[in-house]
Amino acid sequence: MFFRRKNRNSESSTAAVEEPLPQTLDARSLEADGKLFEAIDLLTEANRAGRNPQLERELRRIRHLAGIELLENAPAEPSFPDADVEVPARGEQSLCPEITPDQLTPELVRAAFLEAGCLLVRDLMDDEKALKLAADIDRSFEIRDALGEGESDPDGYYDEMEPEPPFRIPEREWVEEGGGVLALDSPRMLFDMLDAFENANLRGVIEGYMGEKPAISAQKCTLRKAMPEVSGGWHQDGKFMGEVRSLNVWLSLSRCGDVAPSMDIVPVRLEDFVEIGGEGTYLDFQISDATAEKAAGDIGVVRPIFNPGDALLFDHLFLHQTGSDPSMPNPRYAIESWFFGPSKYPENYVPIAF
Ligand SMILES: O=C(O)CCC(=O)C(=O)O
Repeated sequence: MFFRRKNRNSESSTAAVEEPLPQTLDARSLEADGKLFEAIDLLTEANRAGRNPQLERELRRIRHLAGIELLENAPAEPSFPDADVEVPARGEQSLCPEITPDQLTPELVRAAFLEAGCLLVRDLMDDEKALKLAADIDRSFEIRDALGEGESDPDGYYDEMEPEPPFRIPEREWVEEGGGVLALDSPRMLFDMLDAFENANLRGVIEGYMGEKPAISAQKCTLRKAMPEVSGGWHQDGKFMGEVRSLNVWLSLSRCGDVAPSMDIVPVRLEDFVEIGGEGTYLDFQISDATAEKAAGDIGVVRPIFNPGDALLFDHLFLHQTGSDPSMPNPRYAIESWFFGPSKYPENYVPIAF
């Protein structure tokens, strides 16, 4: 069942056809007083107590307003924490420093990035939640395909975000072609994702790492299904995002690396961008296999095996590609969620507070 709105995907038109819940009204009072983060906390608690798509859409709207506020009030010179801690041992297969969520600290993230370019957190999300989110990705694809002009999904599996002017999201078609859905276009999955991150203490850890309250973006927060027959392309995300302070939480929602596409990675710290172009490249930011292998040095290129709920943290200098092979029997589901320091936020991206 879908319901009709006056204007497609307009947040205000949703309110026009729905009676606001008491918690929505309370959150709007906080919003009117400029207390956006308190409104986020109130709506989050209310939705934890009893899920409601209206609360999830409202949360998305207020997170966006709070994201704009973060950009407007960004600190001048935030700094990363001292990396004066021991870097955890590299996993035998992944060759990445590996930890469990209880070990996560901003200092450890920094130390691991400086040594290996990344940090692997096993079981950041529990299996059941991860597999449910993977199934929800398929559901959001089906609903997106079924929706006609002027229709929206009342359960929030697919409900396109309309950002505040002058922000725009021109990347939707490209994301869809790549087998993805923007997390911001699914208020339901956005809630699940951020709630799981908060439960794993990522809010505090990322803020401590950045030295400023982080913001995600509509454009670089994607839920994706990777097919074995679709090959990857080596890249460093900073090459097309400009000068940023960033941390990506790449969260696997499937077993992958053996039975489904994983990521191929260069688990070493790169202090700069490597050479683009060369054999097999076709995008202007792409890097050849030979350059990736050279950058990996003695450690070598690796395709880690992830279980549902395992997360790889890295920043915009990390060299990686989708690691697929047509002989793999399964697709892989994952979330790519880039957090940015508002002091160096990528131009034209739509800010969303965490
Ligand atoms: O999910 C993938 O295979 C690619 C992800 C990626 O390139 C990224 O997170 O930056």
